[in-house]
Amino acid sequence: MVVPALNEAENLPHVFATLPDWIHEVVLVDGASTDGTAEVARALRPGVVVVPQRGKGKGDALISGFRACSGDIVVTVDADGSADGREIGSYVAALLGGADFAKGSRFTPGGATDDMTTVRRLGNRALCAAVNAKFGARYTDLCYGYNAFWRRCLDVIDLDCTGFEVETLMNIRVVTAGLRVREVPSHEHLRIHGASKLRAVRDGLRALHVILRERPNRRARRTGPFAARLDAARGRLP
Ligand SMILES: Nc1nc2c(ncn2[C@@H]2O[C@H](COP(=O)(O)OP(=O)(O)OP(=O)(O)O)[C@@H](O)[C@H]2O)c(=O)[nH]1
Ligand SMILES: [Mg+2]
Repeated sequence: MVVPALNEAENLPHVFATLPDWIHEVVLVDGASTDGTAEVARALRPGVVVVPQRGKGKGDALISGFRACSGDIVVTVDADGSADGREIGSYVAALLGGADFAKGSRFTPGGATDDMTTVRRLGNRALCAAVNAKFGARYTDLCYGYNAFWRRCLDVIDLDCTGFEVETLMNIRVVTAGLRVREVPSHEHLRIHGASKLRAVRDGLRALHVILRERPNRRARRTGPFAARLDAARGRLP
């Protein structure tokens, strides 16, 4: 699993405490934290792989983390204590049941959030509706950091972004690539300690920019070289 973390030392004990025993690798991408995040991570979990982040932003952190992962399944988990690691089982079950991408949703039956202002909720809903309309998706949530996928998906997602728009971009690319996406109900808890790094308007506009820029292009991707890459990637499935 990949954990992007910027000054989350106080939250890491809570995050790591909920992780199932069978997780084989935790990659923590440290965004030049000044609160001892990396040291706390190593003390809590001696086997943790700490990747120092060179660039800036959550998207940049995830890209570095994905490169460092060695497992077939990758799960992204925020380090603010909002994600319950026990849910990883249902994400993995969705992947083993045939999904390429298990997408967390707070707004599908069984999901919930304790950590969303009205502005963010409305913004997320509007952006989600825009993605559904433009790309033919049927998502109930968009800007949520708890997701899981087979690593081979990275070949077709081909991430190129730096900030909080990263989940929007992933969710668009998986649907335009024709991957099998399944939503998994998830409960987002309150951030336990520290301040949010997200700024609703700035980051909402960045997500909107991605939605406007990306092309639906479904047929071309399904029949062109993109589809060939997808088939090749699927062929590498265990
Ligand atoms: N490595 C790294 N991690 C980051 C960066 N920006 C945010 N993160 C992490 O990404 C995760 C999500 O960030 P949050 O600030 O919790 O964003 P959010 O969940 O939308 O907002 P709140 O939960 O309300 O704080 C957290 O684990 C952050 O520490 C960054 O630039 N580098
Ligand atoms: Mg959070």
